Amino acid sequence: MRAYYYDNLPGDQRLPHDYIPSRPVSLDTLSSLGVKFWTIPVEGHEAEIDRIAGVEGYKNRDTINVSKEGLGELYETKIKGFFEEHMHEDEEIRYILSGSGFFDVRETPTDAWIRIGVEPGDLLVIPEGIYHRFTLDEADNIKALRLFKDEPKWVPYNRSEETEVNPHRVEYLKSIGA
Ligand code: KMT
Ligand code: NI
Repeated sequence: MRAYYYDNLPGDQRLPHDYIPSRPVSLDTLSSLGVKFWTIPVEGHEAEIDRIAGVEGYKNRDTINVSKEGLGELYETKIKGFFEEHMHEDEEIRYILSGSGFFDVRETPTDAWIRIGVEPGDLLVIPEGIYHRFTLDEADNIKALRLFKDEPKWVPYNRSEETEVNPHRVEYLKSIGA
């Protein structure tokens, strides 16, 4: 995992968009935004994922393959949708099995994008109510385990006046002391 401020320059979303020089973001900063992170070697990950799922109460899971092969006809639509700035009413929990990609999360109160480059073995928890988006990188494929607390609730709510008053958003802002 590598986290840094997104440069906001126009151009392909799959490019790193790293400032020159890079402006790294620490795990502490991510943690203060409610973003949690673990590394678990892919080889033999099952037992450790089961353990964390038990502790955190992640009861359900499935696998998602984001690639042209994995998504077929849905590829373009999905890729566009993932990159719209949105929030969910539940955590977005992803364990990367193979490939790579970028999760961007909004920092509060700066509203700056923080780009989180993930790779196999990374377990990322994006809290409910935070604005975020996802893109593949130039390698164009990622396979991830998606974990859920209960029933999958990943309706994306694109950022709007309505999401600003969504109770999960309000609760999130409170939780980070904003
Ligand atoms: C999401 O909800 O944004 C995703 O599942 C993105 C792909 S997970 C690697
Ligand atoms: Ni999402």
